[in-house]
Amino acid sequence: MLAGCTPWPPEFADRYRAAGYWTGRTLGALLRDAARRHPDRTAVVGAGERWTYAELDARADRLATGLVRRGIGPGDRVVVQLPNRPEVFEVVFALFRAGALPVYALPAHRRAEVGYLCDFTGARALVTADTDAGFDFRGLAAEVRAAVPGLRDVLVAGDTGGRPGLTALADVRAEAADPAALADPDPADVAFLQLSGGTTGLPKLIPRTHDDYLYSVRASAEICGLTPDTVYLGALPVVHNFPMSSPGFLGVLHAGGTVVLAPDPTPATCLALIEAERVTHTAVVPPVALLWLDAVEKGAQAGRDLSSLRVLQVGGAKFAPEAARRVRPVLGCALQQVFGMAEGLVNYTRPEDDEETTVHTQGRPISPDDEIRVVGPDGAEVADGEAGELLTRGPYTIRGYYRAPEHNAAAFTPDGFYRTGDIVRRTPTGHLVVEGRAKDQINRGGEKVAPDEVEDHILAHPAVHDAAVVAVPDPYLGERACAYVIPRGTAPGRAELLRFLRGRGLAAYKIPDRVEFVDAFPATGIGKVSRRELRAAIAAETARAAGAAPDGAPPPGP
Ligand code: OOB
Repeated sequence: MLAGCTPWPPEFADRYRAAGYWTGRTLGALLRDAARRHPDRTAVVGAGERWTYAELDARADRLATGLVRRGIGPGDRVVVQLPNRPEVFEVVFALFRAGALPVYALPAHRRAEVGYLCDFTGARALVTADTDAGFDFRGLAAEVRAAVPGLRDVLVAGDTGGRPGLTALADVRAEAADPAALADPDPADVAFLQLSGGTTGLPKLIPRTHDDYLYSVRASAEICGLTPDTVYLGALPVVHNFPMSSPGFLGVLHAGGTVVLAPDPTPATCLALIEAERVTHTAVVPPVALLWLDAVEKGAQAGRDLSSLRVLQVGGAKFAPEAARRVRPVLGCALQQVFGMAEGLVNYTRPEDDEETTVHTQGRPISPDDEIRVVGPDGAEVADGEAGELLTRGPYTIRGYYRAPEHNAAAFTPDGFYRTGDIVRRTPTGHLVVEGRAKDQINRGGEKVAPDEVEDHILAHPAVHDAAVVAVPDPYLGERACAYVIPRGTAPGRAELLRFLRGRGLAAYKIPDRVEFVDAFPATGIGKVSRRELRAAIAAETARAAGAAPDGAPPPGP
C-alpha cells in the first residue's frame, strides 16, 4: 500500500472480499468493461464534444501510453485541476491505467490549495485547464510550478498559450495505444487522493483504494437504479466525491449511461441541458436546489420541458424539510437525500421510502456492513432516536488519512471507527437525521471551510492581533463565515483584509463573508483561552442572537 496510508486489518479485508464487496477490479477496468459492453453508446457530452464509450476508452489508453512514455507511472501522484469538461474523464482514466494517482483539486482552488496539494503529496505533475469561466488556470499552474520544485510537469488540457514550461495534453497523447506499456495496479492499493473538508490546520488527504471505491460505486448505482438509459447531469464539479461516486459519473459509466457535463450549476445552464439532453438524474447541493426550485416556481425558466428528470439528489449539507417538500410538486421528479463524506460512508434515502422519510431524513447507509455508532460525550452509544456523534466503520470507509498519524489518533477510535463530527439521530428504520455538528467546520452550502486554516491566513496580516472565524446562519447557504478580528493598533479595514486574503491565494469560498473588528473576544469562563474555545463561544452567541441552536454545541447527554 502507498506509504503513509492505513490498511484495513487483514480480518476485515478478508471479510469484505468474502462478502463480495471487494472484487479485485480497478477503476481503469471499470471503463474497459463498460466500453466492451456498450462501445457505441454515448459516454460523455460536454464543452461541444460527444464521445462514445469506445472513443473515451481509446483516448484514455492513448493518453495513458503517452504519460508512461513521459515517465509518469506507478505510484506517481498527479494533481488534477479541471473544470467540467470531457477531458476530466480521459485524464483520470489515463492516470489509473498508467498506475498514477490522481489528487483532486477543485476548480475553485487557488495557489494556496493547489500549491499545498502538489507539495504535500510530492506530486510529479499537475494537469490543469487553459482558461475557464474567465479564469486563467495556466497562470495559476505556472505560479505553483515556480513554488514547488518537485513538480516536474504541468500538462494543459487545451492550449498552453505559448507559456514556457507547460505542455499540451495533445502533445502527450500517443498516436496509438500500447497496451503492454500500461500498468496493472493492485486493486487493494490506493487509487487516488481526495481532499477532506478539513477541521484543523491544513487540509487532510483521503486515500481511497480501487477495491473500496468501486464497491461504493457499484452499490450506489444499484441503489439509485441506474441503467444504460440513465442520462446524468454533472452539475457540480465532478471531481467532488458526491458527483464522482454517489453514484456520480463513475456509477453512470459503470451502468453504461450517459454523463452530461454542465459548465456551471445555474438554473439557466442546467435546466436547458436537462431539456436538451433528456436528463434523468442529477445531483446538487441545497443552495443550488433552492435556486432551481425558485427559478421554476417564478417562471424564470418557463416553457422548459423537464419531464425526463426522474431523480434530484440533494446532499453535501442539510436540506431543510420545507425545501425538500417542494421538489416533487415544482420539478416533477423524486427527491433523493444523500448524506455522505469523502472519507467513505454514504447514506441514501431509497426510492421505496415514504414521503416523510424522504423529506425528513438523510437516508441510510449503502452497505449492510456499514457499522454505525451514535455516541454521547462519554463515548457510550445513545438509544435510537437520541442525538449523538456518528462514528462509522465499513468496507469503503478509510482507516486513516494520508500521512497524518497525529491527526489519525484523534479522528479514529482505537478499533478503527471514523469520528465523523456529525451529530445525528437514528430512526427505528435505521435512517439518519443530521442534527448538527461537533466538529470545527463551516458548511457553506456544501463547501467546507476549516476555521483555523482561514484564521492562520488572517493572522499573517501585520495589523491583526487575533482572529476567530465562525459560522453564522444563512437562509440560502445554511451557513456563512464571519471573521472576528482584534486589530493590532489601527484596524486594517475590511476591504484591505479581504484583498490580503485573496492575495494569499485562498479559494474564494474560504474568504470570510463578514468581518467584524472587536476589542476583545467574549470570555469563555475557561482560564486558558484557545481560538477553538473562542470560536465556540462566539458561534454560540451569534446563534443565540439569531434564535437558532448553537452550532458546535455538545450532543445532548445520554
Ligand atoms: C460530501 O462530502 P464532504 O467530504 O465534502 O463533506 C462531508 C460532510 C459530512 O461529514 C457532513 O458534515 C456534511 O458534509 N454533509 C451533510 C450532508 N451531506 C454531507 N450534512 C447534512 N446533510 C447532508 N445530506 O459532502 C458528500 C460526499 C458524498 C456524497 C454526498 C456528499
